[in-house]
Amino acid sequence: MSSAASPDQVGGQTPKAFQPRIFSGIQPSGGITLGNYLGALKRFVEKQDEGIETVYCLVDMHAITVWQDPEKLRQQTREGAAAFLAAGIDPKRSILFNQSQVSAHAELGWIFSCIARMGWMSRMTQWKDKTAGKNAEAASLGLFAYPALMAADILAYKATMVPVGDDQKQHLELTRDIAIKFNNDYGVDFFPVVEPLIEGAATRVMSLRDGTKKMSKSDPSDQSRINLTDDADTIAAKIRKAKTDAEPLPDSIDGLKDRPEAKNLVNIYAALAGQTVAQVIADNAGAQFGTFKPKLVDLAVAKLSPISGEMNRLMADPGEIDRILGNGADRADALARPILDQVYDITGMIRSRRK
Ligand code: AQP
Repeated sequence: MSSAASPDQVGGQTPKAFQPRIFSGIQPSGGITLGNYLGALKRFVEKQDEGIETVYCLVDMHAITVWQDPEKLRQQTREGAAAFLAAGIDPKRSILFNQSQVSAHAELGWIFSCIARMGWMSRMTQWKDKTAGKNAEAASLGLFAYPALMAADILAYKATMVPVGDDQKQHLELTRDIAIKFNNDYGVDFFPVVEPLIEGAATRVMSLRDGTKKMSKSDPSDQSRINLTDDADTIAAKIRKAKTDAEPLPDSIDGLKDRPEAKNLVNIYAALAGQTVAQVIADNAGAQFGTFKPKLVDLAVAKLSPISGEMNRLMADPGEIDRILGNGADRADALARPILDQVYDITGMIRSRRK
């Protein structure tokens, strides 16, 4: 996607400094996967612990871009919140809420639908992937416009940094383009041009059944993913059955080229162990999968079991989860509402009801 302005130019003016603030979210469109955990959630916790202001969201309005059973959506949203909390998000230090409770997202999403261009949206690979082999005419308008709502999620808080997995890179480029176009169209220096934070060994965790496909909540095969709610036996069985090739592990990172399944298991190991891929390769060069997989099982169970145990404990009290989400929504609303009021002023909307 090309931008009319360079990322540093805003409305032809010198860009101002924006307060560092992190925003990110996860769709409650299914259970949280190991991909969501390593690519996003684990890093949300690290950012919180670095002391940056962090705003995190279960994006339930994104989830309904494909049909969701209402009762399951409520359950999955609570389960997603439990995953955030169990992984280490502290609702006192981070703002944690579900998107639909803060109407600024939908309101700014509409304004950005009027800023973004159809051509930008139709070039999004996620749109193409999600409609591939299907009748795109029958997809929801919301699925097409999804990136405008995502830009609103981020910019409603003037967030400056967004930790995400690699698959969201293009949507973040579009968020930057929307911010730049808004600033240019209205001759203001209002929205920051956000920085994607795509870091670590597991920015794209792949399916356990096919190393060329992303691990995804909505994959029809549960064997393709590890869910944060899986117990130790299930994790062990899924890793034991994970697709691999017949070669032992190589002695250099280059040796993982053209071996997507091997590369995926090594990356998962590195991310869970907090090691570099080079370290994992150095420690396991020449190992057969019959040796490496049990090590990965032990590591995955050690890292994930405390999270699933804590999730189970939290899920026993859904009222408490709803209370945390409600408090977070109040705090999120207090940040977003003044920003949205300024957007209405900038765009020429009369706001005479405002006290
Ligand atoms: N496989 C992955 N590896 C690394 N990061 C991933 N993320 C998702 N899958 C992987 C990151 O998790 C965050 C939340 O993603 P999302 O829930 O908003 O939507 P998604 O990217 O479309 O995730 P799924 O699991 O594939 O959901 P469905 O199946 O509903 O489309 C994002 O930061 C994402 O990059």
